[in-house]
Amino acid sequence: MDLEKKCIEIRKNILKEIGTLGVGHIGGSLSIVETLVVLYYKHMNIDPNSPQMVGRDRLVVSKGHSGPAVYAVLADLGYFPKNWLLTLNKPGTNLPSHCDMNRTPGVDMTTGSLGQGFSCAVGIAKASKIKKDSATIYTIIGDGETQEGQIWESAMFASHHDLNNLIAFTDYNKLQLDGKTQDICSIDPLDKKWEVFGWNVIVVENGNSCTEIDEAVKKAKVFKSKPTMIILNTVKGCGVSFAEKAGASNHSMTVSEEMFKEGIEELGGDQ
Ligand SMILES: Cc1ncc(C[n+]2csc(CCOP(=O)(O)OP(=O)(O)O)c2C)c(N)n1
Ligand SMILES: [Mg+2]
Repeated sequence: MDLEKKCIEIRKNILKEIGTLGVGHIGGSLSIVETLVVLYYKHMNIDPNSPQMVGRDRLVVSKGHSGPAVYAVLADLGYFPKNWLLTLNKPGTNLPSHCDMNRTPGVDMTTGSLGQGFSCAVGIAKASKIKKDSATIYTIIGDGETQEGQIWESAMFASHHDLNNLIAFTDYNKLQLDGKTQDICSIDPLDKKWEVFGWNVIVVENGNSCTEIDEAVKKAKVFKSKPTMIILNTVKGCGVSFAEKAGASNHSMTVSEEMFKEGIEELGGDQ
């Protein structure tokens, strides 16, 4: 499968979701598109016809405000009808703005309270070890989210318990809700922090490249003694100019009909 082409389709669907609602978390959704596509279409052992399959791989998107990106992929994989995408965050929807495992088929963990999803992923990885199944547990955290104390408690736990079935990603887009991560509370040097917490660390120069992410995941899968943190240098709003240009204002932004059309055009027009 042409993964880069798939990313374009997914970006268009994110624009449709948020454009239909008129507002949403576009920046953080667009920055993890390649990660989701590489995991869901290339690495994860899952079955969209059996979302609760025993022993399946899991993905906990701890930065739960990126729900629109997750939904675009899950709909494409057939977990639910694509027209659900037009109901994002509307009354009665099954697609709330933040991920909810009780409402959306395919979502492995309810997230949105930053830091908590990562802890849950660590717990799922420990449970998988106890059950002796062969699942890989994936999780994505944000760079702003990395400031949460809860991240570091579970980081210690994961390395102490040698959770080599856990592969985490930091969406290191250098921006959080209202500014630059560096200005608000620097998390650097990020690779060294994870190393001293006992993790295997892989830095991906271009975190919006499917090839580079794929290489990193392959390396993480064969590393057999520790959990792995893959640090992805990403761009918040990646692939849609108006979102990229907005900088930190793209965290949750208004998307007018005009902006929606401009974005779709930039991505090569409607399918
Ligand atoms: C515990 C908690 N505090 C604050 C928030 C509000 N909030 C939602 S997203 C966000 C910024 C997160 O930044 P980052 O992790 O860098 O993710 P990105 O915006 O880059 O996707 C904040 C502060 C929250 N959801 N949970
Ligand atoms: Mg960020």
